[in-house]
Amino acid sequence: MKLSFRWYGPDDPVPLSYIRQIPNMRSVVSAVYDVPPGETWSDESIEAVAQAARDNGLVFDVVESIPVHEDIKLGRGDCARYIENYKENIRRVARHGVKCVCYNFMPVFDWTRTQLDKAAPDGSTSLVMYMDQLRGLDPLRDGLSLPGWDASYEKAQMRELFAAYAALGEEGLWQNLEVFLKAVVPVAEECGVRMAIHPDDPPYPIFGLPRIITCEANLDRMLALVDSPANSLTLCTGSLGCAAFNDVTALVRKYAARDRIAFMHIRNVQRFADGSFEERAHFSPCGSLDLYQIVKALVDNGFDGYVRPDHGRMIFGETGRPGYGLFDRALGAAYLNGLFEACEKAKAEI
Ligand code: DNO
Repeated sequence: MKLSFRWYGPDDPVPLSYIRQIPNMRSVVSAVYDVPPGETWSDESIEAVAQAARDNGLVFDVVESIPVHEDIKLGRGDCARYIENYKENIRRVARHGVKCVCYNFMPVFDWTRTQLDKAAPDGSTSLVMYMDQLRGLDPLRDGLSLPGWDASYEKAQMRELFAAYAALGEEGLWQNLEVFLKAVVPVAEECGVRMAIHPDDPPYPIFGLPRIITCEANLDRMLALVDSPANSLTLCTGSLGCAAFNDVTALVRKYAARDRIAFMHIRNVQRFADGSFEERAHFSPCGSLDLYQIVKALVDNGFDGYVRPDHGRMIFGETGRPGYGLFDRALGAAYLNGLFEACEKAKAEI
């Protein structure tokens, strides 16, 4: 596996000079943040990320994310131009050494939580989703905004988008995903890039918006749209694993065996009976997921893709971007190194 770490560019409070100190760290997962979603990325901006990585003994070979413009997801307006731009962005990042592009196909919002700083008994804080809080939330009314979301929408624009997605429905979204993939995957293939779709987080419809990258049947359907290793998954254990209907270890085993996982996001969550969940420390006993079994499923299947420790808690008094502090993600990386080393050595001894 290739160990990686997400970095939000020069404005990230976590510098690359610290990230490089994590044992076995190899790849920087980043993006170009100076143009709006849908536009092309300049060679200079891409090169600046690559150079920053090199200056710190790291490699910029994973993009997270090239955002998919809402017009592509809705199959309307400037969709054709935005798809051309997307293809061009794949070609450009590939020229600078990128091998994997993570993206999502979630309408309007990226990941959703109801609280970003829930305190645990040990004094750490983390992101949580509580169903009773969720029921009281209406993004159209509350002006709700989360760090993963595109904050540029005006309320009227959001209302219009909600109406458009209601009219589109799940099947419409599937059709537009198919159009997108049939256009971009051949370009990715030519450039030696693997497209890696991120599951919807959480993996069910939210605020009445359709969500389709949610469960085994839908992952199968998505991968069959274009049957190529360039059309692969970002398998996010926390996103899929916050729903009890997903057996994450089984999903990892299945898609790793078929070489359809390009990128692993690894973290733990504690699920509750009503569907609520809390993000927890990576260590298996801290949550509902068995990270040992997940890593073993990867190692058993010879996985050699990218892995990054996903969201961490805020610990040791750190403040910063929720989910993306240094300390707990570094603990997560060290734990993952241990699990991979143990599983790989055990496999070699058999
Ligand atoms: C959450 C992340 C997601 C992910 C996008 C990919 O922390 O894993 O925001 O980057 O969904 O497009």
